[in-house]
Parts: sequence; structure tokens; C-alpha cells
Amino acid sequence: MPNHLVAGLRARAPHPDRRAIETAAGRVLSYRDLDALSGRIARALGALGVRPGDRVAAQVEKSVEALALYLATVRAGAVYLPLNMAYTPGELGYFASDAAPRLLVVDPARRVTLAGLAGGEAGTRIETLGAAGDGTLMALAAGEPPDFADAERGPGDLAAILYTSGTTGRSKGAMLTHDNLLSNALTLAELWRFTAEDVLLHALPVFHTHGLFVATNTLLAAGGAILFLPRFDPAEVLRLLPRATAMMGVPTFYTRLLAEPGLEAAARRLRLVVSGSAPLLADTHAAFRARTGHAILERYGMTETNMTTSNPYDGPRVPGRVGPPLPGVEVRVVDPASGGPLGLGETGMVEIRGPNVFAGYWRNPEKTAAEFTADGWFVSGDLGQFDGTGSLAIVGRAKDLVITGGYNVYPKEVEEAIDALPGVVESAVIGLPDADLGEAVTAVVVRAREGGPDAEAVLGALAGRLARFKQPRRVVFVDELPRNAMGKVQKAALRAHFTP
Ligand code: MCA
Ligand code: AMP
Repeated sequence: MPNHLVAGLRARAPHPDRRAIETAAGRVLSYRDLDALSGRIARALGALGVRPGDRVAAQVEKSVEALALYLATVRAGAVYLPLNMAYTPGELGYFASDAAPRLLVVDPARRVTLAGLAGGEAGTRIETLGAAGDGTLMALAAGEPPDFADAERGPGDLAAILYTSGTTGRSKGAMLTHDNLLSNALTLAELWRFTAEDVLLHALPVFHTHGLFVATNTLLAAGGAILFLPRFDPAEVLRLLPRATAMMGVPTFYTRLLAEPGLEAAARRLRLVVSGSAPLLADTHAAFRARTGHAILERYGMTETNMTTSNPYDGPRVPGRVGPPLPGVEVRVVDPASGGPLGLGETGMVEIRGPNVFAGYWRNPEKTAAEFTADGWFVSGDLGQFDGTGSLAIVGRAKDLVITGGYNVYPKEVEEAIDALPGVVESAVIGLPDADLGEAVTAVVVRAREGGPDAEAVLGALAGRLARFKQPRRVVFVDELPRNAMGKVQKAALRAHFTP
């Protein structure tokens, strides 16, 4: 048996001398180089005691080595668990205890702070990897030979676990199989016509589905090249865009690029511009088209499902719609109360079934059961509506979630942190429209009559406890929260009241 994901990604591999990755600083790795790098790291993982099925967690800066660590983990038959650099040590502690990784790779600067996460159920070891490819992991890998026999893994074996926050309680680890990732990569490569001639500008973080799987696996599956930027920086994007044929981003990338005078010239050679992770405003779509001639192709996905729908490559890319289901993927819209099917134009719960849908939440059968219907459809929590052409629109969310700059923030987690502060009676966290981030996290707080904190004190108390992107951009105070007859806080009313 081969290694399902790696063998599948290699199936259309171009000549090994072809460019796989080029960094913004001009470092070039061919497919052979990338293979050698991930091979050395895979051997180092083995030397560190990582066995098939073990989890390898990584909270590291974006780098070619970080990407190679993902590939090495999958080649070794282990399960990759990427973590946002913005997570605080407290947040990281939860992931480490829940996932019980055999190996935790962290930035060299954090080794001392995070030393306490070693040991535990899996005897977690800690190694380091820095932005420049420095650290103990690469020192070990440098001493290993480049060839590595990929561990055998079947389609249903786990390749990765990505944590996604919960509407109640703690984050859940979405278990993604080899075939979840491979089927999606092959489908997208074909649908979006990626070939070995393509060069994708990659400015996304590599700890989420969008940057790690959609942008990376799809290009590797097509044998194309990745132009790898350490982060999204509009000036750098404009400098490198003339060398790319395609780009992928969250809506904030495009609104920020629209503020750049040189956009037209830089975008001339592109054949494809993709947006996802959050709703793309019709205005942004129109402005980008007017400036560059490109109709941004919007697609819809989730950590749990990878990509689910996409606007067509040929044919109309309709602003405000996310397109028909991908080939092989089924999507239905049902009445959230009865589960019964709804007709065209009717809004209901989006449910998804197909090879893209994850294998459940890590060590959490109750949550898994709660998010699937009896007949095996995944309940997305998104509200959608089909039109007569079979194209889906996401028109709202049944789940309490804020998406800011493409990052998900679950209000419950922020509310719990605010409610625990002395002098706070209760709070409601909502997303308000924001021209840059799409939605801005906003805390509406009810204070005790005396001695309650001011906005600065609330923000000060959250700093260091919650990742920066989860911290409110604004704190407002009210005497009481609006509630419905059932006693539930009416967040829609709060959003309407505070939207300028
Ligand atoms: C950074 N900050 C943020 C965000 N990012 N605050 C709110 N929301 C954010 N998204 C913090 C910074 O720490 C900083 O804190 C302050 O806000 C201002 O930072 P700024 O310089 O504006 O931010 P940036 O570093 O330029 O980052 C903005 C960004 C970045 C480029 C939009 O957030 C980003 O790359 N987002 C992409 C997220 C992504 O890949 N999502 C895909 C998820 P301070 O004020 O203290 O300095 S995968 C997914 O959703 C599904 C599967 C799908 O469909 O794809
Ligand atoms: P995550 O769990 O971080 O992967 O976020 C997935 C969520 O992002 C989805 O459930 C949607 O609510 C949202 N999302 C992703 N792509 C789009 C899109 N194109 N339009 C609207 N919402 C989107």
C-alpha cells in the first residue's frame, strides 16, 4: 500500500528539476529539493520517536521548512497539527493536552515559555524551528540522508488535525483523512485548471486549510510552482504578482490590494484570482474587476469539509454566490427545524456530504454525532440558498461565529473571559461590519453598578490570555442585554443597534 496522500500528490509530478517553491527572498527549491528536505525531516521525526498515527504539532513561523515539516509528517505516516502563531501559551496548553502530540515543534524564542508542555500522556518532546529554518529540528534533519521510504497509509487514515473553535466550550480537533485532502486537491487542480506552468502567489498563513491545503496541495498535485511570501504585505504582493499566474486570498487581501495604485499593472499576467474563508462583498468583486479585468472566483469551504463549492472557471462568477457543489460533493439546503428539503430560493441550513467531509472530532464522539444527521450529512451551521442554476449563496450563519480577516472567533470563548472579570455582570460578543477585516470583534458589556472595569481595563485583562485577533476592537457598555422570550441574548438586535 502506498502513502495515499503523498502518492496522489506525486502522480502528476513534473520533472524533478522543475521549480516547486520560490521564496520572496529568491530561494528556489525544485521538486527534488523539496523531496530531499521533507525526506530528511521525516527521518528526523523517526529518530525523535514519531511513529505512524502519532501527532506532530507545530506552532512555527511560515517558512519553507514549516511546509516541509507538514509533508514530512504525512510521509512518516503521522498526523500534522498546525497551530496559529497568535495563540497564547495558555491556548497552546489546551491543544497540547487534548491532542497529546508525540512531538511539539515551536519557535526557538518560545522554547523556554512552552517547556512545561513536554511529557504528558504521549511523552511529548519539544523541538524548535525558526523562521530562517534554524532550530533543533533542522539541526537534526541536516544530519540525515535525503531519501525516505514513505510510510504506508490508506485513504481513511488521518493526515492532519485542525482545531476549530466551538460554539460551546473548547476547540475541537477536526480529523482530516488522506483522502479528504487528496480528493479535494485533485478536484480543485482540475476545476481551476492548474498545470505545471502555473505559479501561485502564496501569502496566506500555513496553519489553516486555505494556505496549507487549498493553496499548497492543489499546486503540488498539479506540479506547479509556489511563490512563497512570509505574510501578506501589499507592497511585496505587488512586487511579485507580475511573476504569478494565480493568487488565492481572503477578502481582506483584496480590499487591501485595491488601495494600491500599482494593482492594474501587477495583475496583468494573472489567469486566476480566488477568494474564500469569509464572504467577499459584491463591491469588492466589482471594484477588482473594474481595476484589473479579473472576476474574482469565490469558493466556499470549512475546516471540517475542505472546499465544498466553487464558482465556475468558465461561465459566470456571480458576486455574492459561492457557486455549485464541487464534482463529487453533495450539498443540500434544509429547514433547520424539521430537516426537510427546501426549494430554490428558500433559505435554510447548508448540509454537506462527500469525500471532502472530515472523519469527526478528535476524541469527541458526542460533538461528532451532534454535527451529522442520521443519514450522514454534515451540518455546516451556515445558512444558504440555491438559485435556479444550482449556485449556492451563503446568506448568514446559524452558528454564533465572527470571521475577522479570515480568522474565526467564537464569541462564547471571549464572553467567558470577559464575564470572569470582577465587576462584569455579563457580556455579548458580536461582529460588526468592518471595511478592512469584514467583521470586527465587538464586546457589549453589562457592568455591576459599582466598580466595573472601563474599556481599557477589559482589553488589558484579555491581552495575553486570548490570541490578539480574538481581542475586541471595541468595547461598549449597556445597562442590559436584549433578550427574547426564551431568555436568549438577541445578537441580531445588538448588531443592528451598533452598526453605524
Ligand atoms: C492580525 N490581527 C488581526 C487579524 N490578523 N486582528 C483581527 N483579525 C485578523 N485577521 C491583529 C494583529 O495581531 C495586529 O495586532 C493587528 O491585528 C493589526 O494587524 P495587521 O497588520 O492589520 O494584520 P496583518 O498581520 O496584516 O494580518 C491581517 C491579515 C491576516 C493579512 C488579513 O489576518 C491573514 O493573513 N489572514 C488570513 C487568515 C486565513 O488564512 N484564513 C483561512 C482560514 P496589534 O494591533 O496588536 O499589532 S481557513 C478557512 O477559513 C476555510 C477552510 C476556508 O474556506 O478557507
Ligand atoms: P473555518 O471553520 O475556519 O474553516 O471557517 C469556515 C467558515 O467560513 C464557513 O462555515 C463559513 O461560515 C465561512 N466561509 C468560508 N468561505 C466562505 C465564503 N466564500 N463566503 C461566506 N462564508 C465563507
